[in-house]
Amino acid sequence: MYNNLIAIVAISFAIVGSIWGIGNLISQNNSNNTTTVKQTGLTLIAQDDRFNKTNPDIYVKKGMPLRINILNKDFRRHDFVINELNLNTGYMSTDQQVTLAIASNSKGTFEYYCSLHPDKMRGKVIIEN
Ligand SMILES: [Cu+2]
Repeated sequence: MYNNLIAIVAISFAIVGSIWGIGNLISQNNSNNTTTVKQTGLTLIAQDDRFNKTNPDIYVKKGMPLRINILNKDFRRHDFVINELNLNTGYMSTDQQVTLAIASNSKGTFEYYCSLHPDKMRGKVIIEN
């Protein structure tokens, strides 16, 4: 009787152990899957005829879409265009925002710009490995 109890306890430990092991495997897989979702977003504010004051270079990993939120804080219209990636927000009025994703499967350097003020509002998008 006592031996049986010990056997049952041992089996229970074995079952719990394997469930724990399987659970770890599954959660590892989950964390791997979420890495594609983890890519952080970026906000570009159009204000005083610049994007984020300095028209910063935007770095994007190849094959990993980068979500970009563009917000117009000026009292005139702006847009955000990248010809090579077929991105165009259309004209945005004051306080309007548009979310899009910069995504490419190949490396390259492209220009983003505002088609209404291309001389002032212009920067680079670098798609890298
Ligand atoms: Cu503009």
